[in-house]
Amino acid sequence: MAMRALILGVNGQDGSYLSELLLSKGYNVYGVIRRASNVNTQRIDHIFEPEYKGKLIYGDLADGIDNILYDVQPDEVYNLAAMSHVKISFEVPVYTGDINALGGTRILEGIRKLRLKCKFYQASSSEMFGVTPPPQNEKSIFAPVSPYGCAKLYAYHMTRAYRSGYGMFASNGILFNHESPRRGVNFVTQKIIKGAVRISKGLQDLLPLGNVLAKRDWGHSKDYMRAIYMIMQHDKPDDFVVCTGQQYTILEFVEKVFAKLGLEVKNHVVYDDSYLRPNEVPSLLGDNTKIRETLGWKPEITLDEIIDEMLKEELSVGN
Ligand code: NAP
Ligand code: F7E
Repeated sequence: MAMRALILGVNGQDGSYLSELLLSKGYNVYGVIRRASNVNTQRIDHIFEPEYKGKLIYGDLADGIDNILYDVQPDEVYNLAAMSHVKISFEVPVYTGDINALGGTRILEGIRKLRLKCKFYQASSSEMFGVTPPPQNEKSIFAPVSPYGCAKLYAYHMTRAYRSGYGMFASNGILFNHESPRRGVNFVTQKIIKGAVRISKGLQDLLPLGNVLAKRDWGHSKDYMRAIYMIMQHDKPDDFVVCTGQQYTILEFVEKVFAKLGLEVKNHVVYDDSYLRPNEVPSLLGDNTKIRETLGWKPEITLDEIIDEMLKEELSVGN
């Protein structure tokens, strides 16, 4: 019988790529979406066509999803749902805690109470390392400095607590920044891509940015969804850092994008302190030794290839 996967956050960047991956492997994929006042399923409309074997169900992590767990009886549950923007988490810290920290606990507790035999994946984040200097790996100290990072750390520890306390197959992927043409518009890579394309078309002159000296380890969402699938197929539950081991500043990312479009950075990029955060995570650079050696995973898509793919998409649809 086909495996049944339940994805929370199915219509986010990662949920869309994970759906495609699992469907290609013959899974029945069920996804939880929130009611919105307008249609916001553009990332998955091509995947979940009416006649397809996938299925979308309304739900919200604020509410708990016991009824959905009971109805779907999944083999694997992927919790990708979150208020995922770090700067916005400073503006809605309590809500961020409710969804990103307690949301995961609601799922774990639902699985336990219903005595489901399913596996559970928690989307943990490199933001949990906060101000710990690089390189960061599974043994590094967690020192989060944002409501987002603190809430994710709670969910990370609860995943481990349910694993040790109840013998559940519950694993964490500690994913570093990952991007794609489906990245949300207010994350820095997509903002730079869209801004640069608009500048190249004469639709905009300036690109305002905050701290361009922050350093990030950027990979492709598709590569990282392959990693989390491998984490779930491992013979035991465990926690893995997923990263490329390559680091660039935001400014270096801007320079790469502008060079590809023949634009001069100094003519267009301006500093705007409204994009600063109360606390910054200055330097993320992961060490992926454990997942490479244990599961044989490695990233396949380079940062230049990510930029090329994002630019190609934006140039074809952007305005
Ligand atoms: P994303 O594009 O922002 O997607 C997040 C998804 O969560 C969206 O589908 C969103 O629904 C859903 N969601 C938000 N609040 C919810 C709630 N209360 N109940 C149910 N669903 C809710 O994020 P992403 O980039 O795909 O990331 C996926 C996960 O990995 C997130 O948990 C994120 O925190 C984590 N993560 C991401 C990165 C990264 O670099 N991308 C790195 C490490 C960890 P709507 O579409 O309705 O808003
Ligand atoms: O910022 C700096 C900003 O918002 C990256 C999420 O997926 O990855 C992501 O969180 C850096 C920061 O991602 C602007 O200060 C400068 O240093 O793209 P971002 P993030 O905060 O690293 C982690 C791993 C997650 O888990 C999160 O879910 O860029 N920056 N100027 C800017 N950032 C934004 N957004 N906008 C600017 O104008």
